[in-house]
Amino acid sequence: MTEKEKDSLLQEAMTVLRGNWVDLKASTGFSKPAAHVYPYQWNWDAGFAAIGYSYFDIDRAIAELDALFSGQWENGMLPHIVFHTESHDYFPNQSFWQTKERNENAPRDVDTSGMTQPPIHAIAAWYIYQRLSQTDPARAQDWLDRMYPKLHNLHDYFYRERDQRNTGLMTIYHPWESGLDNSPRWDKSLAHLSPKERPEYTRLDTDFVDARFRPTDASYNIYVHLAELMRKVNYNDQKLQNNHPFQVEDIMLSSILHLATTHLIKIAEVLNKDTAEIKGWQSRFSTSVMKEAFSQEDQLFYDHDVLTEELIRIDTIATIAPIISGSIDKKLVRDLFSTLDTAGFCGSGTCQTSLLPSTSLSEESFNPQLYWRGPVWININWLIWIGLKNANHTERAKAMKQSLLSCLKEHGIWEYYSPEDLDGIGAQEFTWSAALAIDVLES
Ligand code: 2M8
Repeated sequence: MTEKEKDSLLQEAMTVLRGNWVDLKASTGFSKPAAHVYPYQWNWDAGFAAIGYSYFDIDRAIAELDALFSGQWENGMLPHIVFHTESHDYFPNQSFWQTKERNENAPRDVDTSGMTQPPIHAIAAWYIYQRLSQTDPARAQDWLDRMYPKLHNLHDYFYRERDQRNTGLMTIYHPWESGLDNSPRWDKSLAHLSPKERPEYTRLDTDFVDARFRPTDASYNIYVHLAELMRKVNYNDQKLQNNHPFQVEDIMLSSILHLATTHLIKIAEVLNKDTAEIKGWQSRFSTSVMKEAFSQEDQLFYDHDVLTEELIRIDTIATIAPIISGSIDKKLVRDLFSTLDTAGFCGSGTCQTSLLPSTSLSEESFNPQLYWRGPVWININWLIWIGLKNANHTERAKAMKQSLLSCLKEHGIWEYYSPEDLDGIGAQEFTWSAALAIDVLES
């Protein structure tokens, strides 16, 4: 890509980010994930947005994370949506969750949902710290001082409430918590549910995006049913652990948490805090992941259904997620990629990109256009790219960087892309695709 092309992609990405920014009172604000479809602040979207903003508008990067953490619960849980504004364009909104009324840990002055998402925020906080250190070291230090207790609470929440077997493999109670909502990874664990118990509702997402690209109505009924069950126990973690009918250890979320915990340790070290507790949390994953989540037979990693005690052997991008964690050895990273190259990922005849689709083309449920069941997502490819760089797989990382940039340049800044022709799908002018384009360009 020429310097001119890089510059035009950078300008385009900054324009997308600025376009999705929502001003709140007193110079605060947040990024909507896209101009349409998602009107509120989402958890991991905000982390990615802050990474992008850290390069060109540090005040907004800081405001983004501040706004998100204003929704953090007393017990450390960081909700998957923070409702800073009213909107009638999305279901379920604050009137469904009723978190203030139902759980004393929920913040009093802002509405939130009652579930979480992948915790990438220590990584984003570190990006902001690095930028600030170059220009204003005192502010950089203040930033970490201020964020550390919040991030510590967030990680403590996961290792305390979601690590049921002390393995560093975190349990999710709803596909929305994974961030990869519609992935076929969850199909078998959801199949036994009869989603009768749910409120009357009207989904609004398909007013903005072609229904062919979004989860089916049957999937939505299950999402609403599970959210209803979570609401019924007032989002109490202990009750969820005892009775909830969907409990899966999510290998992708756990790998992201592991990487974020490495950043939390770096932050603690800058602040001269004792890191023994955090390192203890982190060692759970490193010591257990091969034993608990790796299939010797398939030589891939899988999620684990807590209720049936089975590995969920579905071919998706999650099978190599521990590359992101930084805790598996370089040879295994290479072997995982060789498996992908010969399977239904980059190696397949109909796959036009070396970016990784969310689901293998050889998986029965693969659909090139359906949300998390096939399309290429920028954030997941970015996370794998970070993992490749951390494992010193320089050549592979370089190739992935080029593929990310040419996809964004040639096909635009979309929510997701068909792996068959890289046509953009879902929401246009998508925040995290823009934000991560900036990081890839600037790295
Ligand atoms: C998608 O999820 C929301 C529910 O949280 C939805 O489909 O309505 C997912 O892609 C999720 O990962 C993302 O955070 C969210 C906003 O971009 O959209």
